[in-house]
Amino acid sequence: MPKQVNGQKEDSIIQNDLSESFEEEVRAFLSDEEKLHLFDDLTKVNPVTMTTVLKCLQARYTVNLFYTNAGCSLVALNPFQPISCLYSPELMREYHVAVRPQDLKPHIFAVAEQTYRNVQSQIDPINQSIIVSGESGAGKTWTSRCLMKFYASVAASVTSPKDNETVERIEKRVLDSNPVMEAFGNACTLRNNNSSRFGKYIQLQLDRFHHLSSASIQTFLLEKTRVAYQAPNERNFHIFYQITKGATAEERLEWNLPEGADYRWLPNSERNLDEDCFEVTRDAMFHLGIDRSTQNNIFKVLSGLLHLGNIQFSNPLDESQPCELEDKTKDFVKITGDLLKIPVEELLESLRIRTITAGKQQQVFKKPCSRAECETRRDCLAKVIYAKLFEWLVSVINESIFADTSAWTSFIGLLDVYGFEAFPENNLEQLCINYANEKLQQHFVAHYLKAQQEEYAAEGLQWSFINYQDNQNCLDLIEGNPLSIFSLLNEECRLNRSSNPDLFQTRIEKALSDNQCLSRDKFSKKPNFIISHYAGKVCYQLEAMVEKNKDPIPPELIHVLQNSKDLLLQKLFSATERNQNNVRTQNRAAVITVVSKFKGSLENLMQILNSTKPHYIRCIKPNADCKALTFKKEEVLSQLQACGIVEAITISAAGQLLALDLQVLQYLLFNAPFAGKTAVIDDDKASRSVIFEILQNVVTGQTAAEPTGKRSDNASVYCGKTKVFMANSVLEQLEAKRAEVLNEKAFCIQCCWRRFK
Ligand code: AD9
Ligand code: MG
Repeated sequence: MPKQVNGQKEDSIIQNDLSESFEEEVRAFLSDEEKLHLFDDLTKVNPVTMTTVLKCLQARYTVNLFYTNAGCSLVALNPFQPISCLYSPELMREYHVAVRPQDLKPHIFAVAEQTYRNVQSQIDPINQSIIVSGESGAGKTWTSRCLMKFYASVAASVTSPKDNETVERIEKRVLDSNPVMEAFGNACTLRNNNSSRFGKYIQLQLDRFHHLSSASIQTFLLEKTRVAYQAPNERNFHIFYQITKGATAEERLEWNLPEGADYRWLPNSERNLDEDCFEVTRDAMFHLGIDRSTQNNIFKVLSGLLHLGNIQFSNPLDESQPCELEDKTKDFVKITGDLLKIPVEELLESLRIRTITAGKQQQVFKKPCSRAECETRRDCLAKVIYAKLFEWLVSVINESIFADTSAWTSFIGLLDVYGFEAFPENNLEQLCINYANEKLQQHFVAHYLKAQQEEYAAEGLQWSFINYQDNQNCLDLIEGNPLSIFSLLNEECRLNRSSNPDLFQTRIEKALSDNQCLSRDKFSKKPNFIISHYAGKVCYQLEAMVEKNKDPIPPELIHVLQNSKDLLLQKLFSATERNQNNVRTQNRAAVITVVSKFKGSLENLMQILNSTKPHYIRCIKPNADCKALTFKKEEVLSQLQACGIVEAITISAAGQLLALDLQVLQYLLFNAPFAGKTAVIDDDKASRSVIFEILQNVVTGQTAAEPTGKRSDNASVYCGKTKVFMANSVLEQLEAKRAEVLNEKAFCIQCCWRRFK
């Protein structure tokens, strides 16, 4: 019988992962409770099931062990409280100088150091990437920040900036990018007080001496709607609170921000979260080359947006007239106009009047907007300014940290993207986020599960295949060609159909009904579709989805922004930007929609990731309330299921294997006699056994499997039909032996080795 915990059946939360024959083994494993926390590598857990994995993680969490290896991934449990010494410079050093960092306790620094050594490998130098994943609040950004600090410390540049003493060192500037990007791109949400509202990929670029010499940042899909709309109990981007709380008396006057004033777009400002960070943000901006006067300009524009949000419209008595403004609102229009340096009349006209060009003579008509349209325009103005400002900030940061490509030879990339999202109501934003997660999951599956199993099978290695979840079907449904949700969404935008969610639902169902990942919530009155993602089902509402995909910007708004006298706005909306993003004026065949832009940038990212060796850090949020040191089994379980952790552990259980071509190995061994033996090239069988013997001799203390390809549990070397597979540890010893044997001979074998991908 399963044990009872607090009167609840312990296995009741565990899905059917226990076959009858396993139950006994599982119980036996779990009975030794004292030992569970000692499993610092989940591949050593036997048997590997959701129950055993979960129990080990829980036991470790209870004794403050937050990191656990899981084959090719590292599982990171969020303690939700600072743990002293866990990220100290001394600890960084300990991992950095260790002979084998992987023999120390599992830690993000072990992953960081391993990637750092991999880029330096003489045998197999390859760019690295660390993919940090997990749901909102799981600790992705925290982890990425710690990794950046690690590299800034161990790979610190050796030279100081030459001609300009005020320029900070590159590692300082790279670290300074964090407070700036978080101030402008993070916000307090229901799930996380410091939630990143954009995805980020940062490349830390190293010179040939492996020092940090440059870096570049790519961002994805900033949630710009937040500027003008915050869900109940959520907040706007941090920077708005920082300026309203942190401005000096003089600045308050200049930015028109009297203390205690109310702004509709600044909800929950009584929560004291990070307002005192304003100085940190400003200093970091300064180090990144944004001088005080440009900063002043930025904050002035942001203050303008807060006032813009207070402008309210009411219906006119006469419908042929523009919407009315309340008396108080008139002040806000004036202040907004002053701060954005746009004449009040022009600002009002752009918000309330639509210009229509029609007829053969291209006659221009002016039509007053409805109240709802005026509000949409007001929000759109704020969104477009904020999104451009964010984009510009990223480009300024990149200018400050990026050196030309001749200055670096390799890189380590860190990816921190929003995790899988499933809210009661989901729309285009969640579709894009979940699509990104599907892509990353496919990358994981392709790298570690699918390709590995297929190659083992082709090479004749005996291997008990496990079922992995291939999500190609789901990706086909979202992004496939010629028909998919994305293609249908784009088609609606291209044809500029008047949005009718019901009709669109019918179109989707007609075109994609064959795909088993698609269904619908039949009980909902609102038009919707459900996608069965690898991490669970999500229901998406179709209301406004097409409009969101078009993301139209009324040309009148761009026009006033281009005519603003404000220097920053002039920079952000230069004449070349004219009409960009405007669906109405775009060539019909080439509408740039939100999903097409997002798909493009994601494909670009996937290409980069595919050219690197990936490492995965799976952040887990142990409880939804963000309570310190509290482990909720149900919540952890669903996250483990969502990232396919059991499959990953099972397949990695025998160690991550590297594959070398038999022929290459023959050549290497023949040309560089190891342990007094050389391989015989002509006779395939003979050479295979000789290779094997040599490897056995070279790798002291490691057992090797028969060259028949049969895997034995303890072996670290396997001989397939055309390749030899070996554990990382064997390769490391081979590297050491090689250096010893060749004794610095000019014998370049690096290019002959190929890391198994
Ligand atoms: V989101 O998708 O951006 O909403 P993240 O990035 O996954 O999310 P974040 O890194 O912001 O989560 O972590 C959430 C909070 O958990 C942090 O603000 C910290 O208060 C806390 N945290 C995360 N990791 C650690 C840790 N290793 N030690 C202590 C931590 N606290
Ligand atoms: Mg984050």
